[in-house]
Amino acid sequence: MQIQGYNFHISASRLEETLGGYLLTGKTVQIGHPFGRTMFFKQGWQSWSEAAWVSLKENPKPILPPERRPQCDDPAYALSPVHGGSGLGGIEGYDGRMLFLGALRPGARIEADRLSLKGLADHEMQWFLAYGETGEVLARYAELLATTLGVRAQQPAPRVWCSWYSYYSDISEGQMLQTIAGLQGLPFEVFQVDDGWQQNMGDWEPNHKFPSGMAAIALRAQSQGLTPGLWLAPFIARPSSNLFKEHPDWFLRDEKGDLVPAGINWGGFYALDVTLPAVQNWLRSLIQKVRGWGYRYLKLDFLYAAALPGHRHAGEAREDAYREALRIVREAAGDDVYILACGAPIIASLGLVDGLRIGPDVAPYWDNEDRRVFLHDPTGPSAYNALRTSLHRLWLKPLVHTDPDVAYFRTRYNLLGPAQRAVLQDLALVAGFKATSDPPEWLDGEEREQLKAWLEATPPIAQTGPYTFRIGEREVDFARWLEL
Ligand code: 9PG
Repeated sequence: MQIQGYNFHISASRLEETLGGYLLTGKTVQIGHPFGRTMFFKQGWQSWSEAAWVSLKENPKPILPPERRPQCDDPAYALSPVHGGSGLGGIEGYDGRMLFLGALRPGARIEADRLSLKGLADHEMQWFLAYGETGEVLARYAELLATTLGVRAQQPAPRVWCSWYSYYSDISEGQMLQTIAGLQGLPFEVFQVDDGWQQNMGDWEPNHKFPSGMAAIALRAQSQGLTPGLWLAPFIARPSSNLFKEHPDWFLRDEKGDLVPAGINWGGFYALDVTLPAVQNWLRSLIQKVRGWGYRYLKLDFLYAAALPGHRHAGEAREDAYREALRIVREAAGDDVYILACGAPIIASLGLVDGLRIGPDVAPYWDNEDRRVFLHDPTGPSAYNALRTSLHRLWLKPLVHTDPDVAYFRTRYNLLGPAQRAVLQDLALVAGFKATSDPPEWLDGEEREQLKAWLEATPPIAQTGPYTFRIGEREVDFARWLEL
């Protein structure tokens, strides 16, 4: 079949024309192409997974060590010899435009090689096929996804202070109250407590460092006009948690009955089988509990765990099981609670969450070459990894608030230079999500003024090329930062 002057060989059970391309139907579809070993537009599975243009000339290299794979990308394909991505993907044609294939529902894998672009789904699927300018085909795909998965009402994203990228898990009640007080005069809208408040992963009660309980923090934030925010990882637990000890049967296992590892930090952790009615009830009461404490912004993390391969009570397709669990969480939280999904399968989260982390963690350093190059892992914390993946996920902007992670204004405990700090600040502006973890007392007068001006600024943003933007009067080119 001829599309835009090129000959493609299309296998699908149905094909019809739509605005800007074609709708294909079939559990698997395949498009034979003439472009050879060109560039592949890869979209990794969840927030932290790689999104970038990668070359089909080199074989994919499995991430090391193997135990880290479940938390980096879809582990079902960790050893795949073929380049692939989740939900959507494309390859570059001879004229620089893109042959694009995207699934209209969760549960799809895309694979690309020198001869074909393939869509593989875990059930009957509808696909959007197009050949055109990258920006245009992605915009049309986003429009179609909006009709199948929905879009939550979009006001601008809130401006967030988050405790992670300064104190990490070393937080306490006194310190959080001090930070809230220090934020006076800075136009933040959310004060978000990150990892470190809970007794254990799975035991979502305050630990000894929060003796007055979590409601006390929420109340103080609220009295200062800030929406209280809290970090939770509701779909995972450590084996040392009471949750795990009391309900080992609630956790995801493989066909043999062995627990499915969900990741390696904190000495390893496991995923809940979110299709179990008892687990769903537990989830409802957890979310209602933190809502009862006063929290109206929830950063829900490590969400991919609920969609890992495994044997589930309800036997549903894993991304459908995930989406159903997220729907339960949304219902329990209420419509007025802002949900930021993190470590979250991208496509399967759309329409249910307000914000979505679109890249790996930033860090107060540019690159971690050991992990990125020698362990083939582009998902580790670094400014470079966060920038690169986030830039390739901005097509999601019409569908959800896209969170590229925090920007830095501090020089204290920071190896990023002024231009590197500026590029993360600009990334936040083009993504439309402003957050920082800089404690006000770590900032000197000038840094505080810069932070304030950035929070207040609402410059017009226009994309002028794949990596170029006009921010107010400035031309910003991110491309040079992607070359290392
Ligand atoms: C809290 C953090 C922050 C952060 C999240 C998430 O692969 N890992 O070991 C890994 C650890 C932490 C992590 C991501 C990956 O960060 O993105 O913003 O909330 O959890 O623990």
